[in-house]
Amino acid sequence: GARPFDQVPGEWRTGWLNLYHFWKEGGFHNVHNIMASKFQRFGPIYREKLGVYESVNIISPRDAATLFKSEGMLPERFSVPPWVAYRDYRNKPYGVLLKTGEAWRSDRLTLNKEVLSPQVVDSFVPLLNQVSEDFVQRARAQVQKSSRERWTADFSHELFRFALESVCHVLYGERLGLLQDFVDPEAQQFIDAVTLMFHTTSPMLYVPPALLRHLNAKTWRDHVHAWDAIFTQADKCIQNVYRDIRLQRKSTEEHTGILFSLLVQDKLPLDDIKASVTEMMAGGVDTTSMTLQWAMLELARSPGIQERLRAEVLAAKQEAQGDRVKMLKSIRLLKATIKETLRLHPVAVTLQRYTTKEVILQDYRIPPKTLVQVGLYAMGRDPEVFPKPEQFNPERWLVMGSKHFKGLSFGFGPRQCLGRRIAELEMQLFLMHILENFKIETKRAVEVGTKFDLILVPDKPIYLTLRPL
Ligand code: HEM
Ligand code: 2DC
Repeated sequence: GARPFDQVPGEWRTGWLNLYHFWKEGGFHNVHNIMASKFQRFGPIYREKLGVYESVNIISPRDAATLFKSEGMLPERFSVPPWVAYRDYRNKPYGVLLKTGEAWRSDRLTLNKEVLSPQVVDSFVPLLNQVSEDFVQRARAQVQKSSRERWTADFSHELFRFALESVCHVLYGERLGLLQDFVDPEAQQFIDAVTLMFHTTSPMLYVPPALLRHLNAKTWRDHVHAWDAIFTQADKCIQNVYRDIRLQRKSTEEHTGILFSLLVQDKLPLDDIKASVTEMMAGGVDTTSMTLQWAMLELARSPGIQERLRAEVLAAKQEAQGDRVKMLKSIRLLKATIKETLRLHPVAVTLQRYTTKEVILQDYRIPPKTLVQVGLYAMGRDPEVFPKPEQFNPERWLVMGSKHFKGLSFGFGPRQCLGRRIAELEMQLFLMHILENFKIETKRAVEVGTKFDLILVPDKPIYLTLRPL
C-alpha cells in the first residue's frame, strides 16, 4: 500500500514561521529558486505551508500526468487572493480566470469557440501579422534614425506595446496605433497598470483576501489603483465596440474581433463578456512580450541556432509564396524555439490543481481537496527531465524520446491558458518577421537572471541589437 500523507517530507507544520523565513530569504522575488532548492533538499515531492496556504509540490512529468489525468470536468487552480479581493471589494464580476464550477465551465466553453478553436484561429493570422509587419517597419525607421545601421535598445517597452496592440487587434478588431511615434497616454497607462498589478500581487500572495482589505497597506492601495486603471481602460475599449455595433458600423463579413462575435451571439451576459475580455486584455501584455524578449536574448547568444531558424523561415516563405497561414505549418524549429524558451523561462512558476479524489504521487496518498503544484520552473531545469538543461537547444523538442507532460508552459486540459493560440501565433509571427529582416545580436555575456513578480521576468534590463540583413 502507498505511504500516508503525513509522511510527505517538508516543513508544513508552522505556516506563519515559514512565511517569515520565506520573507527573510527575499522569497517574494525568489519563489522559483526557493522551490528548486526545496526539491534538491526534499526530493521530488514536498509539503509546504506558507501563511494559511498549504500545498504539495511535485516536479516529475509522471506525477504531473497523474495529477492532470485525475482533474475531472471542473479543474480548479490556486486562485490568487488579491485578485479575488479586488473584485469583491469593487463588486466586479469574475471572468473565467477566477470563476469556478459550472459557472466557469459554461463561460469557458463559449469563449473557447471564439478564442481557441482551430476554426477561428486562422482568422487571427492577418490581424496579428499586420501588427508584426508594423513592428518591422518601426524597427527599420529606428535604424534609419541611428547613424550606425542598427537599433540597440532595451526592447521591453516596445514589446509591451506590440503585445497590447496585438491582443487588442484580435479582441476588438481595431488598431490602437501603439507602434507609432506618438503613443496614446491612456494605452501607456494601461500597460503600466498591468505591470504594477503583477508587481503588487506577489507580496500579498499568501495573505487571505479578507485580511488584505482590512490592512489598507500601501501595497493593497496600489493594487486597487492598478486594477481600477485596467478595468477603466478595458471598459472604454469595450464601449467603443459596443457603440459601433449599435450604430451598425461593423459588418459581419471581415473578422471584426472576438468581442464583436461574443456580443452578436448573445450567449453570455454582457457583464461576463466584459469580465473575461478585460482579463484577456490584461493577460495579453506582459506574458508574450517577456517571452519574446527571452527568445531574442537566447537567439542572440546562439548565432548558429539563429541561422538555422532563419533558413527555415526563409524556405517556408519561398514555398508558401508569402501565404502566412501556410508558412505557419512548416516552421517546426521556430515552434520548438518558443517551447524551449518557455522551458527555461516559463511565465508561470507553477501549475496548480486542487485534487478532487485521492491520488498517489511518489507513492504517497494525497487526499482530496489538496492543493498540488507542479514546479514548472524547476522541472524545466531538472537534468533528469531535460538532459543538459542549461543549454538552449530547440532541437531537443524534435528528437526527444517522450514529450509526455514535459511541454506544460500553457498549462493543461480544459483549464489551460485561454490565450494560448493567440499567444503562440503572435510570437510565431513576430519571430518570423524579425528573422526575415534582422540579425539579433547582444553585447558580451551579460548574465540575466530571473525574478518572480507574480509572473517570472528578467531581473535586469536586456539590451539587444537589431541589424538589417
Ligand atoms: C491561464 C500561461 C498568454 C489569458 C494561464 C495558465 C498558464 C498560462 C500557465 C494557467 C493554466 C492552467 O492552470 O492549466 C501563459 C503563457 C502565455 C500566456 C506562457 C504567453 C507566453 C496569455 C494571453 C492571454 C492569456 C495572451 C489573453 C489573451 C489567460 C487566461 C487564463 C490563463 C484568461 C485563465 C483561464 C481559465 O482559468 O479558464 N496562462 N499565458 N494568457 N491565461 Fe495565459
Ligand atoms: C503565481 O503561487 C504564483 O497567465 C502562485 O494571463 C500560483 C499562481 C497561480 C495562477 C497563475 C500565477 C501563479 C501566475 C500568473 C498566471 C496565473 C494564472 C493566469 C496568469 C499564469 C503561478 C496569467 C499571467 C494570465 C493573467 C491574466 C490576468 C492579468 C487577468
